[in-house]
Amino acid sequence: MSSVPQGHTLIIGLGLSGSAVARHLARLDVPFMMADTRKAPPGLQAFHEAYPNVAIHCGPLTELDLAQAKEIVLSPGVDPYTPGLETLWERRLAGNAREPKTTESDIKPPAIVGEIALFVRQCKAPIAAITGSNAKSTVTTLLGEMASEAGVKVAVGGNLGTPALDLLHDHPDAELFVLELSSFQLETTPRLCAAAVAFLNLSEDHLDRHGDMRRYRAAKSTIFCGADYAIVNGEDSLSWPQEKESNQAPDPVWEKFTTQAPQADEWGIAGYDDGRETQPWLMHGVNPLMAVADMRLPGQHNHANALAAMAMGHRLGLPLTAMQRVLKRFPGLPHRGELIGEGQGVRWINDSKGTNVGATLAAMAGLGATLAGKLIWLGGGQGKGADFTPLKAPLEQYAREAIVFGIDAARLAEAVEGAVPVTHTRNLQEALARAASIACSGDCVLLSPACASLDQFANYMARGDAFRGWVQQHLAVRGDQEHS
Ligand code: UMA
Ligand code: ADP
Repeated sequence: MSSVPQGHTLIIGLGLSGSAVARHLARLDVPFMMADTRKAPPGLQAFHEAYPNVAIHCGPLTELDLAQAKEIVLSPGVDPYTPGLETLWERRLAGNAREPKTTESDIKPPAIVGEIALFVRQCKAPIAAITGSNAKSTVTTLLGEMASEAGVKVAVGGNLGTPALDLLHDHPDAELFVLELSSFQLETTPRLCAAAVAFLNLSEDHLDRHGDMRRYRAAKSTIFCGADYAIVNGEDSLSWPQEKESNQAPDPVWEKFTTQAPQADEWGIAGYDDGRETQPWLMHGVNPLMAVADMRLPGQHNHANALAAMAMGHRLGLPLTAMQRVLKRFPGLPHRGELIGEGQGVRWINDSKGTNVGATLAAMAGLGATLAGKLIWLGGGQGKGADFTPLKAPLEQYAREAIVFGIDAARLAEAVEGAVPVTHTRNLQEALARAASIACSGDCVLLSPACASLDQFANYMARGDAFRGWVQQHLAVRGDQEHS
């Protein structure tokens, strides 16, 4: 059995995050070793070339003695309960990872942290952090754009885009870091100490990793540790700070956003008369912020996202006018409710980032109510252990047919059967061909799979790109036929 050299930091996972940690430790001259549970992880050759003197262990962690490591930095995709780690992790959860062993040796068991914990140690500028099951990327991007529009030197990344430790290096003069953080990143971040955080919503996701909703919520709730301010979802109490459970820090000052008329300090939506007409406005208590109709992003879920970003921006001192300008022009991110095209009265929408039931429910509700015809819903892939039955009601209300594909298609079909006709196909292409054959004018074909893509695609972007490619070709051929 090989072992981690005494006093070295062990990085686990040779992916984006692990590579950023390696660069960071190399810059600080901290000795480290790399491990990956795959026998031949991609990037191995490049790693050897970049760090010829750094040892790397490929294979099960049970074949590596971790006892002498100074610290273990875990990549977000690696489960802390991976064999070889679980005892250390349970000790960390019990809160005594730093206590000395009772043997004569004075070696302390290594603590397990993640990339974001290293980021916090080094970061000198305020941090704004966003988590939730859905809408993280949208709110993170909005807040980053708002800060930049206000003339703040801002660096944006984390789970989205550039890894946090690379941001530190690439933006040494940043005045603000805006980070999207996943539950996987948060569970290895003991104290984030952010200036402002958002916990947007909590719906079933990643249960195959976290086990149950309680533990999933606890991982996400770490975002509140040491925070000065939090904005949470008034309509989703699971996003609220819990009674002191996992930390001794005082609760942050917290406010709520809602899609209803706001109470005193809430951020919400209410009718407001600007002297010409009464129409729905984004509001902070009784203060009008901007007319909903002036926002470029469509749908009630995006109004909620705008309010969360504005609440954080307000706390961080961004001028309202800068935030308004961003909301007026921001078109949304690709693969999130993205309109690919329209032909013969049928709209084709790519919501490939709808990778869990909560996101798909929001997409169905947001779109379904606006249609003259029906939804044709394309879903499936890896369900991550989620309960699909909440999809039944909106499918019954809005859909012509559910077309399912991928590894969890049968489970999905079983969950929604009876609410809507279901067609089981082998893959996205077959699902699209079926959708084209049944769509009527006024309908909307929506890819919002409620599942991860990894059984049939490299990632959700590849799945969305496949959808876009097929639809564009389909519409072009239809166009040719119409003109010939
Ligand atoms: N690995 C192991 N053992 C395992 C699992 C993985 O050794 O049991 C190794 C793999 O062989 C691979 C490496 O770990 O070499 C991959 O590490 P990773 O899965 O942590 O992925 P990274 O490439 O480091 O990217 C991670 C995030 N990925 C995940 O959380 C799964 C990226 O988020 C993030 O952008 C990046 O760090 C930088 O912070 C992606 C993501 O899918 C976008 N996030 C999930 C989501 O949004 O739902 C949480
Ligand atoms: P994340 O980074 O958390 O995955 P995104 O901004 O990429 O968030 O959006 C992911 C999915 O969540 C999209 O498919 C979108 O339709 C859906 N979504 C957007 N806003 C909301 C919201 N406020 N509540 C629930 N789902 C939402």
